Amino acid sequence: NEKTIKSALISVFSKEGLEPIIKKLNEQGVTIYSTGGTQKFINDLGIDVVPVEEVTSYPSILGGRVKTLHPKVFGGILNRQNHDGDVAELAEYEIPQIDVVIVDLYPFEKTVASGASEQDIIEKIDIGGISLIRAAAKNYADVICVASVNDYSEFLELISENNGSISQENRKRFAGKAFNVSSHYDTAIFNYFNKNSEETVLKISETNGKVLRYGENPHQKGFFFGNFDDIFTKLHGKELSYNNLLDVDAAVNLMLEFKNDAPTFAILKHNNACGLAQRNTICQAYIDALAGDPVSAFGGVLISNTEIDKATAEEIHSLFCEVIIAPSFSKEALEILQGKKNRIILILHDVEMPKTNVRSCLNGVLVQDRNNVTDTKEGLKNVTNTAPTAAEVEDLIFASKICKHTKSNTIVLVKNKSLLASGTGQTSRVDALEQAIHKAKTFKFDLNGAAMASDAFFPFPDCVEIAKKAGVKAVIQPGGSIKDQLSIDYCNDNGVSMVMTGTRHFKH
Ligand code: 93A
Repeated sequence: NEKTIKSALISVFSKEGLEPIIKKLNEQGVTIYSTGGTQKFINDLGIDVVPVEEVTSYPSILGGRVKTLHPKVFGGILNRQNHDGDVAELAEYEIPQIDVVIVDLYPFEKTVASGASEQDIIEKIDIGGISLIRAAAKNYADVICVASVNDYSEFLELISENNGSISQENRKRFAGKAFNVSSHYDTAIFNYFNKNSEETVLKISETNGKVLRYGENPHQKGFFFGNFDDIFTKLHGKELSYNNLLDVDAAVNLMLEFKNDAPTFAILKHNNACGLAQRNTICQAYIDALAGDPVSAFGGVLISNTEIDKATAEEIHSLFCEVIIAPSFSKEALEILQGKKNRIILILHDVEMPKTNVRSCLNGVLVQDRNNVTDTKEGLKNVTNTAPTAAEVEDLIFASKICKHTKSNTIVLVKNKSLLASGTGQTSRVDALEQAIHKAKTFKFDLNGAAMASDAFFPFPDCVEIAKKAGVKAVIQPGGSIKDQLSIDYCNDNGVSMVMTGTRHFKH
């Protein structure tokens, strides 16, 4: 099944690395066919080359959009040499046999990455080149396809070793590589056309996902399918794990709520905030976020909405944490934080997160719109006799934003723009509240005058009763229970103010 190469069609965008192949083919007496730019490159080497136009008797038309797309070219590639009919047709239509196809496609991905105009990007969708690759790879029984610069050196070795003769096994192996190139190329085009579609995530195959060390636990395999570098610049540290990525996702989504606010710092563990504070300086915000729960903060993910300066870095440095995310780091801060080898340091780019969320469910996936509603002062409806004070309204909105990014059922307690404590992922709302109160007391917070947020309505008045006894003065919740009035009545009788948002923020 060895085949000696007698002819080659070469059409490459990048001419890099091609010279030794051309020289070797020429040395072996191979007839070379080629397209415009490639033909010029070969001519400049002083080597004979037949322009494809001479084969097709057609010029390159439509500004190069149609240059190799012709039966004489594709007939030469796709014919079966052991098929009498094909051989006869080749002779009848004067189609030259082609034994090798070498293509380097238009650089579609690079053009997209360069921020080029849509028109330029569309022009870089290779049609002829990809067809040459598919045709040559399909007909590996007779043809060898070289579809990537990465395979040049191996191809050169093959033709050098056996005097231009190549085995079927190698031709088939190269066909496999070629289809990898063509599928990757089409996936890139697909992704470009479906930038904001959930299918982008679904259509990516295992081959271009990032292999993680393991999944949630060491006995589980794990992959990440996405473009991490579109969102972050990684400055330092070890590889991100599956769990790191989940925490980073939670951290970014949470901090986007405070993007344009005063300096805000959050510490997350297991996808929930365990500390979060807003202050005049980012250093103070960090100190107060840490005070929220210094025990949970160990091994956490840290995120800031403001540049990390030297003072903040000095504070952070003594904490063991997995990841630090910020829009920027001062030079001195970075030097300090890089002092720990494994610590992952990420710059968060100014990007929008995808409009849809995808997760696995049963034997398929669940897809939903991203939760884009953030509660605002203007949207609050006072339902009690006394309204919350201006400062309380600030805390209520602050608590509601944290609530939205905490696992349900949740209750969030806030005072003076600090997360005092939260109950996370509980099976009852009362449990969530009691967990929050217990945690706040553990870290010696005075709950007098605290604001409370609930991700969903109170089915009974028990939560407001427990909260009031703990010191809570103002409550924010979506409302909507048939028993809302019982909670409102209790608040009115006990000097607690309550506002309703009308928007539930479940997060499971
Ligand atoms: O615009 S195309 O899709 N139309 C074609 O018929 C065609 N044939 C080869 N682009 C086509 N090619 C591509 O041209 C090749 O994939 C390669 O990237 C490039 C080589 O052009 P040149 O030899 O003129 O530099």
